[in-house]
Amino acid sequence: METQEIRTDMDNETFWRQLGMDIERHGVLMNVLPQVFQSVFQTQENRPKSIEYYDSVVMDIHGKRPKEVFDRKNNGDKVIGAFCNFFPEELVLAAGAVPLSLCGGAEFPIADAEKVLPRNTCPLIKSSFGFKVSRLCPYFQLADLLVGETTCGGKKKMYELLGEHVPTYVLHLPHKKDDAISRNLWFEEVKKFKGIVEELTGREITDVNLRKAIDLTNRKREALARIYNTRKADPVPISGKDILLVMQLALFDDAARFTQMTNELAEELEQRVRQGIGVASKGAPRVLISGTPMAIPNWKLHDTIEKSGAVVVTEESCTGTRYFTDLVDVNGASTTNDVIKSLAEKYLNINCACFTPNNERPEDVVRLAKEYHADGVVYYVLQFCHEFNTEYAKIERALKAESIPVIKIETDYSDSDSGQLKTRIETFVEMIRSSKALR
Ligand code: BJ8
Repeated sequence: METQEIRTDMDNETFWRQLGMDIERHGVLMNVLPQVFQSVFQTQENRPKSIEYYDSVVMDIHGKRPKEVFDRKNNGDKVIGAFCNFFPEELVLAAGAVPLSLCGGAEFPIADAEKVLPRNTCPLIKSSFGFKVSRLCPYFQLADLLVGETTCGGKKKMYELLGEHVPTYVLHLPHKKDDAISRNLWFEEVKKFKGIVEELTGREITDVNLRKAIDLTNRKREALARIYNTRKADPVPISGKDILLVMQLALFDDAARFTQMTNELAEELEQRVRQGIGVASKGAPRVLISGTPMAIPNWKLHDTIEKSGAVVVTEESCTGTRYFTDLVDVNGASTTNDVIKSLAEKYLNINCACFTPNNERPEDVVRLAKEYHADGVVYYVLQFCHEFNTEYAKIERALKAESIPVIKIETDYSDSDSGQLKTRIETFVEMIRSSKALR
C-alpha cells in the first residue's frame, strides 16, 4: 500500500476502502458500536459537559482520527502502533512519528483470531490479532511498525504471527525489575528501540526533541492524575465509565490536544467537587477495580458495577493508574544517555503481573483503596490470563489484612456470562453497602 495514494478528503467508506479494509463486515461492527455506546454512556445522568469531547472521538473512532493520522503519513510521518504500557511513546513523539494504541477490546474479531490462535487464549490477545487479520481496524492498516513486548507468553507468541502480516518489533522486557542485570538490559533495549525508531523515520532523536517529548507526555500523565484526584471526593464528580473512556483514548488521540481537553475536564471536575456535585449520591458504595487492562470498547465491568448502584472511584490497571502514576524525571540528567536511563527507569516501575516478584503491586492496591476511600475491590482478570489470575492470591491477602472486601471476576468480552456477572456484582455491592452502614 503506497501511503501517497491514500486521500483523506472524502467520506469514511471511501477512505476505508483505500485502506484495504473489509467494508461489509466493518459495516456490521460500526452498526453495533453506537447502540452499545448509547446504552453504556448516554443513559447516565448529570455527566460533566467536558466529556462531550471524548464522546465525539468515540462516535467517529474510525473516521476523523485515522484520517488525521493519515494526513501525517502523507506528510512523511511514520505511524507506530503498540499494545502495552511498556511502549516508550516519548521516543516515537521525539522522532515526529505518531504513537497509537491498537484495538483489542472487542469480541467481534475473535472468531477470526481463533482460526489461528488457541481458543483458550486471553481475549485481549485474540482481539488484537483478530483486528489485523480480519482487516477491521483502520489503525492497524495505518501502522508502519507494530511494537510488542515480552510480557506474557500468549502475547509473545502472538506477535510472531502478527509479524507475518506487518513489520513487528518485540521489546525485550526483563521479568525481574529489582536487579541490576535486568535494569541494564532494559536500558540497553530502550536505547536500541531509539535506533529502530530513528531508522524507520529517517530522523535523529535529538536531546532537545527527546526532552520536549518527555515534557509533553509528563503533562499528559499529570492531567490524568488531576482528574483521578477529583474522584477521591464524595460525592464523586464523574462516573468510572466516563473516566475509563478518557483513559482508553489517552494513546489514540493527539497528545497535545488530549492534554488540553483533559485539563479542561479536570477544571470542571474540580469545580464540581467544590460545589458538591456528583454523579452518584453522597455515601454511594465506592469500588476500586484492580487487574487486567480494558481496551476500547471493553466497558462491561464498569457498566455492570455502576448499574448496580455503586460507583467506580479508581482503577489499578494499565487503563488506569499504572499508565500515569510515574513521570520521567530528567532533572539532573546531563547527557542523552542519562535521559534515556530516566525514561527506562520510569517504565520499569510499572507493576505489571509479568514481573517476579511484583511485591509493589499489592502495596499499591491497598494504598489506592485507602486514598480513594474504596469500600471494596473488584479484582478483574481477563479469561486465561495466568499472570493476573495467579497474582490475585497476594492481592487478596494484602486486602484482607486491611479488612478491605474483595471479589475476583474472571471474564471475557462476550455477553454469555452477563447474568451471572450481574448477580455476583449486585451481591458484592449489597455486602459493601451493608458493612458501610454499620461503620
Ligand atoms: S504492562 S498489564 S498492558 S502486559 S491480560 S495480554 S498479561 S494474558 S495486558 Fe498488560 Fe502491558 Fe502488563 Fe499493562 Fe497477557 Fe494477561 Fe492478556 Fe495481558
